[in-house]
Amino acid sequence: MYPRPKTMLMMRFDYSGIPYQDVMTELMAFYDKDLHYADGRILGSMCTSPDSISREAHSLFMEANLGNPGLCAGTAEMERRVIEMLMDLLGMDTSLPGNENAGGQMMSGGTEANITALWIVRNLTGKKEVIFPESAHFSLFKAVDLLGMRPKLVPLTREYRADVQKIHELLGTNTAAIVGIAGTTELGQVDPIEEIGKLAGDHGISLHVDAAFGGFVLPFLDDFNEVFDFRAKGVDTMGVDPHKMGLATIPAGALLMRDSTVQQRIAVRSPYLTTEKNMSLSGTRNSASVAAAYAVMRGLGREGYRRVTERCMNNTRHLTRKLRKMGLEPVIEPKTNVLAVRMENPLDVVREMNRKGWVLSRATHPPSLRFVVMPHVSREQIDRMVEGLEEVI
Ligand code: 0PR
Repeated sequence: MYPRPKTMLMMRFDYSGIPYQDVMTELMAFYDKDLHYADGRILGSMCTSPDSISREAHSLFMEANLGNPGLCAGTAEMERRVIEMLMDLLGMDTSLPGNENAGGQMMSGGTEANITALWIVRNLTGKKEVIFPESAHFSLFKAVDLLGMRPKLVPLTREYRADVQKIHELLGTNTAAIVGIAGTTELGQVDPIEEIGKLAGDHGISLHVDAAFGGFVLPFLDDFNEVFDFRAKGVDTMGVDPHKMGLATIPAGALLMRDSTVQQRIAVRSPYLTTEKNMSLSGTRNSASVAAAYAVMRGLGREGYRRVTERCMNNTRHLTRKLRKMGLEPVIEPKTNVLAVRMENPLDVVREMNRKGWVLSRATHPPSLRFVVMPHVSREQIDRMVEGLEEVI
């Protein structure tokens, strides 16, 4: 898939090591070839520079392995605390009936959360069909493929939200689950989760909400009043990623469950570990970024995230105004810090801007130029990027 350039010799794994300084010199050469968020030129990524306290926590917990939690009781406790804080953020009230066993697990990100959620539901129901909107992230296609399940795609409304009536029509005796998206990858749009939850609840079908991106944005918006989380009846599981707008290090994702006892359905025996059963997709598990998520959530608090989100939203609105002046119309009025403007040939523009050193991306549904205004993007950078865009267009 990634062929080596013909001129490049294959690197040999030498018998003797080289001096520390030489290794560092080599590393720096690779580092300099990378793009870095701090340069402010990346406007097409859902990840960002981790907060400084995340980085520190990450290095401190580098050797921890939640795959064998008995060895790292402290890290395991931290994981529980992060899950509790995330559930609190996403409307989980454990004093309500039905929520007594709420819980979850940290994992590598939104992909693993989507796979794990559908894995559990497939084993619980023995059914194979998963209903999800056309706006879903491609990880859901990986999930159904791996699990031998089948996708049933929900068309979108004119506002690019999952069409609830169409979900209703797709329900059948073989439906295992419905997936709704809170913060779509391409447009940052939010499906009508409360309505979908009611439908799912009425039909006794499981609802998973992919809030990989939106989970760390929507709760901090002053003018967003929709119920998209565990406050909505019928929402059984949610994925949310601290490594996106949560400002933690990569890889940090979480799967939250209204009833975490369902994880038993994916349990395997793990006799030689410190626990009898293993209930996660990964064996040896990344743990340093769990510490990072804990640290940054404790350090910033809701107020800190609210400030970060407000700045991103102000910058998104600023960018929207500038693009409108150029005649570029947003596909939807941005709900989050994702902005897409209609364009017939976005890929040409993405490539041309790339030549100028800017990283933008595109959306396909509908064809549009896509920006993600993450915390590392400043207003000055936006203005400079728009100047470049004017030249290109
Ligand atoms: N669900 C949603 C709604 C997502 O947007 C994403 C990732 C996922 C699930 C999967 O999450 P993981 O990639 O953590 O497994 N969305 C971004 C995308 O594919 C991820 C991304 C991040 C892309 C940084 C580029 C980048 O530089 O567009």
